[in-house]
Amino acid sequence: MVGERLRTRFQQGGTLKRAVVTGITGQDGSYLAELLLSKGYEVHGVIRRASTFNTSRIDHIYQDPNHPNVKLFLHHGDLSTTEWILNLIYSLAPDELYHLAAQSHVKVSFDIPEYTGDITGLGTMRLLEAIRRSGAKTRFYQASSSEMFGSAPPPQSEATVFQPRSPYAAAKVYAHAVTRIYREGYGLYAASGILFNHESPRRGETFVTRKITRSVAAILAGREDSLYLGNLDARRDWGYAPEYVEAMWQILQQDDADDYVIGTGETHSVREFVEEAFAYAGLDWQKFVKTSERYLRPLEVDVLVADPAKARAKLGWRSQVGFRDLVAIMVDADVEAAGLKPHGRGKTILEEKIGHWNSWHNSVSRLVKAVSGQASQH
Ligand code: NAP
Ligand code: F7E
Repeated sequence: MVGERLRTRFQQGGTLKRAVVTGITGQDGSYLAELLLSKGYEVHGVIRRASTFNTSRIDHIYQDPNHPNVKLFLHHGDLSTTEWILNLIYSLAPDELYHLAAQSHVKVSFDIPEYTGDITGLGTMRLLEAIRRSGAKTRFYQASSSEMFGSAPPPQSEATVFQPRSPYAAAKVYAHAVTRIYREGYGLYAASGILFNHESPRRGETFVTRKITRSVAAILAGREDSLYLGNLDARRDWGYAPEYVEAMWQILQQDDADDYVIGTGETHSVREFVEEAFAYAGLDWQKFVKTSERYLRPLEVDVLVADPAKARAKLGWRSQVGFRDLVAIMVDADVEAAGLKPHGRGKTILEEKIGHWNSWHNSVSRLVKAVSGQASQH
């Protein structure tokens, strides 16, 4: 019934495009939903039923489904359930499907490898199979990851052979491969973005960058006096997440489906991130940061750095926000969230370099002020 009602709206709407976003409550899903809404899309997000609120990243864009002209719809569901996925695709027949849902934490994947394989790996196949069986002309985006490169020497490009180093990376290699198989075997429009680490004020609190910037804010607020981390020598190519969701959208606008590496082309160690974040806040990191074996992994990925030449040439995509800018944005946001006055350089960078749909007000302040859990009332 709901599907029928929506289909009618769609047909009456003329050129209105319909997108499904799995993982809409995550960092990338929330930014992508905002980007698509700003482009006039009808957006359908998949959320998991939870006994606690899990919608804090999208509460500020929540729309009451009872109101006219609603553009954002939320559907409860889970990537583990084939029948539910089939119903979703049959009832919505979306123009574009951005598959972002995953058990996305690398260290956690060593603790729950089977679940990670099921959701992060098989979940992709379930969606592709549903599109194939339904005959929908859906353009499919797979959230592939630089973790797939593992121990392959840098810089890593689309031609680099994957050498995964975690159950998470292995599951992503499977999902990446099956996306290509459905593209070449069945002619589906199925594309992958191989995204290097991208961060933001909405990054999950247990990923290292956000763990560091939240800790800086808590130390400034006098609520904490130490930060425990694992391997400080690992190097990552860290970019700014809103720019990466723009790349996702661009990837699905190409005439032919393909795979693209998305990253800045720069690499920095965890230690450098710590130094920069603490220094930006006027703190001496060595007084606060300690290491703990608790945060080490059975296997580590030592160095990741993107060769994004193909994305530059074919998509015209290149990152604007550099490493120091990213740190400033994230520290400012966590300091504001802690109720303190931020330094302000991060906010200025966003206004000058990004602006439009991803302004400071939209990306940070509205989110901090949003009533947590509103979208859960769906
Ligand atoms: P994230 O913040 O961890 O978000 C993951 C999303 O997946 C959340 O909305 C989560 O829902 C949902 N999810 C998890 N298990 C699910 C299940 N069984 N059924 C339905 N939904 C489920 O991840 P992200 O940083 O936004 O990343 C988005 C995607 O890109 C992920 O696939 C990730 O692996 C991949 N990726 C990320 C990066 C990066 O640097 N961020 C780089 C490369 C690739 P809840 O909110 O309910 O937990
Ligand atoms: O770790 C080291 C850790 O958990 C980065 C996911 O989005 O990006 C992410 O995966 C590095 C690693 O991200 C701590 O050992 C030190 O070397 O922030 P992370 P990740 O593992 O790179 C890829 C591209 C994805 O696809 C994933 O979904 O930092 N590190 N100390 C630590 N890491 C954490 N989490 N916590 C620490 O205390």
